[in-house]
This record gives sequence, structure tokens and C-alpha cells, in this order.
Amino acid sequence: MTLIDRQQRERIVLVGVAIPPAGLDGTEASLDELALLIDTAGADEADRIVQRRDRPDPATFVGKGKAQDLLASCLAVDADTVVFDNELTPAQQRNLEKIMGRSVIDRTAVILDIFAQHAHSQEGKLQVELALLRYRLPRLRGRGLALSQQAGHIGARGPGETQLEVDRRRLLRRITKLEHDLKDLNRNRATQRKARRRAALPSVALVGYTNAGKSTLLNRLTSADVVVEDRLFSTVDPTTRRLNLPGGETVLLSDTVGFVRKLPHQLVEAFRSTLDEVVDADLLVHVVDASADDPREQMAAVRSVLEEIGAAEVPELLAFNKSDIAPEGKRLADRHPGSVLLSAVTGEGVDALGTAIAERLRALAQVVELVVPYERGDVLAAVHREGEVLTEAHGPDATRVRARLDEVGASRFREFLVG
Ligand SMILES: Nc1nc2c(ncn2[C@@H]2O[C@H](COP(=O)(O)OP(=O)(O)OP(=O)(O)O)[C@@H](O)[C@H]2O)c(=O)[nH]1
Ligand SMILES: [Mg+2]
Repeated sequence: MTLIDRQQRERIVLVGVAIPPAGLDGTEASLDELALLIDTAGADEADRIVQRRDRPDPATFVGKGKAQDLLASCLAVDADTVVFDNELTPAQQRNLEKIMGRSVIDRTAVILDIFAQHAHSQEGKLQVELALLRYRLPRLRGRGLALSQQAGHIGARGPGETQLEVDRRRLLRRITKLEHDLKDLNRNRATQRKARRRAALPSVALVGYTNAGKSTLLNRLTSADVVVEDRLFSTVDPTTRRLNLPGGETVLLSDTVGFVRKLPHQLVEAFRSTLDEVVDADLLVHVVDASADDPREQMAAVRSVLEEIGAAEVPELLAFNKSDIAPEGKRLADRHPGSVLLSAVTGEGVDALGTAIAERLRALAQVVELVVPYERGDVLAAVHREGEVLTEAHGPDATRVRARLDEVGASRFREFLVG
């Protein structure tokens, strides 16, 4: 199921192509991250090649000359695999493998590989497998005509059908099965979410760049025992815990998968249901590693993933973490009004975060009471859609609703408010 051989540490040549608007600096930074990713996947960087191009070569991504340089580098360092930071089309990948005589993969494959290693829950495993198969499907290649001309088992293989078609069909069948199984699990998850909403507990999701300290913070806040590691994508399976805030309120706090630059869209698709926890949250705590080389770039990467999954509108509270090892932490926090500076390891600032979460939630939602006449089913539906209905009682000619609404909602339904 994996793409990188873990029996031994493979030697890898990294390739980054700067295509405008990306500059060489950004490409180097992205390659540094790719080096961390392949290290997490269990391999070592043996060499790296950077090129600037206006557009990718349709056949080989890099130009002809650069492809020869790349081959020379592979031979010089005795590389096992070449990893492109840019996403390759199946045809480019095939052509490059022919030239290099070794496997050529891209960043997407590396990330999928790490996820495959780290998924433990049933749902997580299915999601990763689905993402991997969708990545593989267009990359299936024939095993040559010789195989395809062999007589198949009677009934199993039609005349002249190639091994490639058989493989393709098998893959497609598996994909359909996975989609089906995941749909069942999704239904469960949606039911759980509804139950939580009925319990009327606000939900808060920890989001952020991979390795920012989300799991450490969840553990610190709720004494959960989520795995914490100094490597990328430690968390693939989300965990939710109850958290009691300083003001006495209880909220549900979820840990989620970390984000990274260029998170593969196959993964975002496959993890849709997990990521719905983020989309449906009342508040996001965006955890930022204040000790990172470029925290602002990581924040931008996180926000672009949030946008991609449709969570751009969810209110966000910035939490600058690792204050114990980040000399720049204070300056960062000052530059972002309303943010909190903390250390999930030493506990410094963690209480302040709890207070900030409670304040933000209070500002976001107030519990109001409405009386909606039966003929205004439209209003009742809108309240359900926009707010969180806590109780509903049916009188002789109207419904009495207690609901949590934000300020905008509360003013929109002004004429139905009571008390
Ligand atoms: N010095 C310091 N290290 C921290 C702090 N918070 C987390 N770490 C370390 O940062 C590393 C990553 O922490 P995790 O909690 O696994 O990070 P994460 O955001 O859950 O990462 P993924 O699940 O991989 O996305 C671990 O080695 C932690 O010990 C902190 O406040 N200070
Ligand atoms: Mg984690």
C-alpha cells in the first residue's frame, strides 16, 4: 500500500521547479519542508535540484537538459527515488521514470504515504486508502502486451482484455466499495454531530499547520492522551474531548489533522467527513508554531486549506504556541490583536486561552427566545439553519424556541424575540 520502501532508508533526489509567481526562495522553503516530509516517510535527501521555468514541460516537467542533469545526479548519489515538489501528470511521471530508470513520485504521493502510515482508526484507514487509489488509478500502466495476450481464466477475462483493464476494473471496484463504506461511516458521524448539537455544547476545533502543537494543547487542556511527536502528520484520526472553560461552560474540543502547503486534493476529498468537524465548528483555535522559521507563511497555508474545505467563514482565534522556545512570540502576538501567546508544554498562557475561548464564544452566540407563529415556517427554518436550536415548544398558535444566535441573527429575527 505504500509508495516508499521502508525496509531500508531510501536515498532521494528532490526536485523543485519555480514557476512564477513562485520564486526561488519560496521553492527552496517548500523543498525544505519536502525534506522533512520524506524524512517522516522514512527516507533521506541525497541531493536536490532547483530550476526556474515559465511553465512546466508537458512531457517531463523539467526541460530536456535539466532531465539529463537529474539523471546524472541520480547516478552520482546512487538514488533510489526522485521526488518532485510539483504535482506531476501521470504522463510526465511515466516519461521521467523511463529516463531516470528509477521510480519518480511527487509531493502528493509522499503525503499520501505518510497518512497511510499514521491512520489508525477504521475511518482513517479507509479514507487514506481511497485517496491512494484515486491517485493511482490514472497512473496504472500496462504490464506489456505479452501478459495481456495470455489466455485468461474462462469467464474471468474476456477475449483480448489486457491486464491493465483487469487491474483498472479491480481498482474501480475497490474504490466504489470504499466510497460506499465511508458513506455509512459518514452517516454515523453526522448522527453523532446531531446528538452533540442537541446537547447544545458549542464545538471548538484546533486547526493549524502540522507539528504546531495541536495535540499537545488538547492533551494539556483536557488530559486526553493523543499521540504527540516531533514529526509531521502525527494526527490523522480526530479526537474530541469535553473541556470545561474558566467561566463554567463546557465545550467540545476536537483535534484535527495538520495542514501543510499543497495538501493533496485527493486527501482533502477523502477526508471530507473528518474535515466537516472543522467546517461545523463554532470556533476555530488556529494554533501557530511561533518558533517556526516563517509562522506567517504557515498561517497563510492553513487559511488556504480552510478556504478549500469551506471553513473560511468560521470564526478564528489565533493561538501562538511554543512561547518557551520562541523569542519572537511576543511580537507576533502583539501584531495580532485578540490572539493568545502560550506554551502547551509549560502551561504558560493556557488559562488565558481558555478565557479567550469563553469570551469569543459568548460574543458569538447569545441564547435568545423567540415566538414564531405557525404560518411563519420560513422563519423557523431560518432559525434552525443559522442558529442552534436548544428547545422547541409548541403552543396553540406559535412555536416557542430557545436558540443560540449570533448578533446578526438575533437582530434579523428581532420581531420574534421575547423577553
Ligand atoms: N517547546 C515546545 N514544544 C512544543 C510545544 N507544543 C508542542 N511542542 C512540540 O511540538 C511537536 C509537535 O507537537 P504535536 O502536538 O504533535 O503537534 P500537532 O500540531 O498535533 O502535529 P500533527 O498532528 O503532526 O499535525 C512535539 O514534539 C511537541 O512536544 C510548546 O509549547 N513548546
Ligand atoms: Mg497532532
